[in-house]
Amino acid sequence: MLPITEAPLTRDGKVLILAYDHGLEHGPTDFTDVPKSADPSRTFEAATHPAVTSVAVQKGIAEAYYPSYSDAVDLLMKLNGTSNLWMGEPDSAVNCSVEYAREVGASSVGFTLYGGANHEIEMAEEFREIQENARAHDMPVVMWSYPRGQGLKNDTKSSVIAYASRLALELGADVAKVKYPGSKEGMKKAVRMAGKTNVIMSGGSKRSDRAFLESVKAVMDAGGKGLAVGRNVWQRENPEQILDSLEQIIYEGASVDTALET
Ligand code: FBP
Repeated sequence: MLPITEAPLTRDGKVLILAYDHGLEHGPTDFTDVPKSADPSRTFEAATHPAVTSVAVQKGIAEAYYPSYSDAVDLLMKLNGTSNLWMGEPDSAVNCSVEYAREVGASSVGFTLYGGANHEIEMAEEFREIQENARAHDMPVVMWSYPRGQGLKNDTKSSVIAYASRLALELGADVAKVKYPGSKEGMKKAVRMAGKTNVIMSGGSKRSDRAFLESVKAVMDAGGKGLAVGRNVWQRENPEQILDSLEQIIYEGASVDTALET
């Protein structure tokens, strides 16, 4: 396990990844409400906010936009992904190698693993190669640990999220990115099951400022290290404002009320 207090990807041992792989994962529909959010430069601009520790994108976006921001933003390269056009059992195509991610300037890598899906075995084998290559280059590995598939009816149940974070520990991820299990208690269990692997919350679909910040606060109080968030930042007209609030909660331990006053 890499000590993420020292590695890239963190500020004071905490993590705030700005995720922007949705154009692949969900398609243009995610950009409908705020049309300017389709421009990757806008998210890279937001990622220069001091609260953001890394921006997570796919290879094509990294190649085209990261060179203009490499002095101001830390890059996490997402190494696999699937479009929403895919109608099969959950799976995710590996589209970038660790070596190439390094060449483009990434300091860490991300990989989605759908535990419980029919393709879990292949995905775990792909993860093995990526994890070992990343170790060889001292690059932290973030697992998007999302159990899903035919057999899983509720993928945010506390027991499922605890399994998701344990899976990340067992397979050697430094950070487990999991869905919010709906309560602080559920998150505590996920953190306990993850052992030395750091647990962060996946932002989810856009909610009110208060509802979103309350879930972030619960994650921090449960021993989580932060979050990887996309829509709850760049689907807002003013991403900087919510990042100011997140900075207070994640790094300064502020209450939701205090953070909302900023
Ligand atoms: P959000 O904060 O917008 O939920 O982004 C986190 C993320 O993991 C993205 O990296 C990814 O594109 C998306 O959620 C996948 O969500 P799902 O597979 O649940 O639709």
